[in-house]
Amino acid sequence: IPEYSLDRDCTTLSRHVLQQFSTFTAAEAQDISAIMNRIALAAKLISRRLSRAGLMAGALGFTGETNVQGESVKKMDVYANEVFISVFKQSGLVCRLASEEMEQPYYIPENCPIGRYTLLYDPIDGSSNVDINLNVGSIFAIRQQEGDDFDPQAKDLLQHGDKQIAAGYILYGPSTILVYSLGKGVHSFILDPSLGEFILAEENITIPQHGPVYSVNEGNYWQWEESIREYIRYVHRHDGYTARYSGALVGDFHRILMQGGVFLYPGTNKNPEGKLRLLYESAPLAFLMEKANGKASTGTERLLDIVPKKLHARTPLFIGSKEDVELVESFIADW
Ligand code: AHM
Ligand code: MG
Repeated sequence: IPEYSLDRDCTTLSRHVLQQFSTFTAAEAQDISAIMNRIALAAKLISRRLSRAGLMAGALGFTGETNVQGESVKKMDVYANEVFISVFKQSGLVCRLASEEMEQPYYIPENCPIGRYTLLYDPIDGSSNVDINLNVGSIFAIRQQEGDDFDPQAKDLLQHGDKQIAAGYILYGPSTILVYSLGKGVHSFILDPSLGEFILAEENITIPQHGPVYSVNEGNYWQWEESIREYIRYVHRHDGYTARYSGALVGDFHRILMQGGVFLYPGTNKNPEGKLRLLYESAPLAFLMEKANGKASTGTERLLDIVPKKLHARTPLFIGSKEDVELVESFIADW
């Protein structure tokens, strides 16, 4: 075995996280690296279940419930949501979890005296892909807990995206990939199932300034404002563009991060704020995109400047290569 592959195999996620800490105090460094280890454990548990779900009685399909978003809940949504709760119970690290699947934040009282962090997450992003064996993801962000413990409204979470200490996602595809940033660069790891470890794949990922892909649900064409329709007509008329849309944000985002382009989820007639939720979908990905030299916008404002009015608030999202996001913004501004 060539020596370099051994060195590479030893660059695990936990080692990498510890190396990131020149700007954090020792206590913070320990906390954040322990939290990242727990997130990696959640990712492994979810990945394991997804890989066998079709063989397990009762793992797929709907529960029959509707979540706070008014969407039908899938059994995998519930499982993955509970995985995150379980891995953080008795961790002492995270006092509160807030997710797409829970109307109010979930407090872990035994952690609250010392755990001054909140985990925000979307346990299964792109749930519609789950029953047909296509890629799905999980999205997460870590924020400092600033408010009173046990506030059911969690008002201290209603702040802009620069308050995120760390963010990332897990893409459950042919391999399971974890991408994260603690504010210094964006790094990707691949789960080696034989080792049970996330192994470094790429450090300091940067997105090209322009890319060929535009990723949007064109089924909403007549639901959009004219400026967005005009932008889409522009890419139809020009060479060098290609459409890709999987129905799972994490997968579409990952393609764009690696190859350049733009993902769009504009407002629609029915939902002027679009579909994607700020705190645990758009803001974590915007944090990563900016650290990778890209751009994230609501169409008129920097996405990370947005202060949500409520936990499950939505915003339009335009995210990707700088030039492509700016082009979309120029169509919106000109209209
Ligand atoms: P989910 O977290 O409930 O699965 O919803 C979010 C998903 C994103 O992954 C994806 O980009 C979007 O919804 C797709 O929505 P649509 O079917 O309206 O295009
Ligand atoms: Mg989602």
